[in-house]
Amino acid sequence: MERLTDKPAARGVLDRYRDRLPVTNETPMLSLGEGGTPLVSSRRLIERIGCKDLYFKLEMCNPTSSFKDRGMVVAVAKAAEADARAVLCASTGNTSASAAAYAARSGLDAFVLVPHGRVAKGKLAQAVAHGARIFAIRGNFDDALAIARRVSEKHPIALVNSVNPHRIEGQKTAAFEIVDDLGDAPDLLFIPVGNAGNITAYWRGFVEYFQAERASQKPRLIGWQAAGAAPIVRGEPLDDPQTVATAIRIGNPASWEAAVAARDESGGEISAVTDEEILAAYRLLAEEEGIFCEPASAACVAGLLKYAARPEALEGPESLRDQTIVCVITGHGLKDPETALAIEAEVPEVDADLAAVESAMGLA
Ligand code: AN7
Repeated sequence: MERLTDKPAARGVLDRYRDRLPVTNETPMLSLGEGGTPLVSSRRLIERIGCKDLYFKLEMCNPTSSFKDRGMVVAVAKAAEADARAVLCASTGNTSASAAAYAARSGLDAFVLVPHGRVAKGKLAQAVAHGARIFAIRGNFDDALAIARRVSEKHPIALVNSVNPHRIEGQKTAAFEIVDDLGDAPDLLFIPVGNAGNITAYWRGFVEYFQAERASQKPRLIGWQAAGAAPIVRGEPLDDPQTVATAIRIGNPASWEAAVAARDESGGEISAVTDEEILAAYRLLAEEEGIFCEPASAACVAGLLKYAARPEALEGPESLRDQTIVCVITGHGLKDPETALAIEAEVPEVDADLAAVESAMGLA
């Protein structure tokens, strides 16, 4: 009988990109149908930006609702191939949700270290549902990652944070898909930056496709940190990062040097947006484009609005008028219901009565 995993839609990253990934004959073809995410065009935001084309890469459409699945499927498959019994990660939430799901799928144990009290509820719910062993570390993400690294050095447990090179390999496939969908690389890629693995991975993917002559150019990478958690922008690590975008509340990114290299080699930049700008973009995307993402994802759209308001973006050789832009929408809004509900906490109650509902709707 044909198995579900044999159908094209469920092929996943390992199978689809096996020639460009560290896949051997021994690598289990693990998949939850990750990758192949939609690249949707902007309907309304594009008018504010004034560029030629604007697209959103909806990485929230992956199986656990974030981009992490692309790299996690490779990291967990390689851990299984190496006969690991368990995987371990530190996480602001999405990495742990993804690790927990792929470990469950592979029959491995998952251990998760999260910063105490700072993980969005939906992400924690995912790790709980998949049966991960979760520990809330009395410290921040950076503390948790430092401990996770030590544990994996001392014990036979595979670390599946993005310091694991298989994670970056898997995540680069998103760049391949963008090139394949557009027929070439975009001019600019806007992306949120936390631990800085994703910007590193996109650069690798774009360079690889350029070298393989599947793209005629490479994009400039424009990364965005939250102002209260912007170590790369400031040029030094932070002990106490703060932002509403808990996913990118990181003071000492693991892929710092690789991200700076990606920034510089691409002729791009890494800048900061405030929490107010992030939340404004978060609402705009949901209300004007129908895209409900989490705050960290909205950081790159906040960054695009800021970038587009600069004089050089409006006029002259750097003008956005002829540019094709892609924003990477990294995670789903449902992961963080508390932030969404903070906008409108009170839903009015109405009697179960036609006239009462008409009156409440202003139709009476
Ligand atoms: C939605 O899950 O670091 O710069 O532990 O969840 O590659 O770290 C999440 C990061 C952007 C930043 N958007 O990506 C974790 C974690 C969302 C994220 C980022 C994260 P990186």
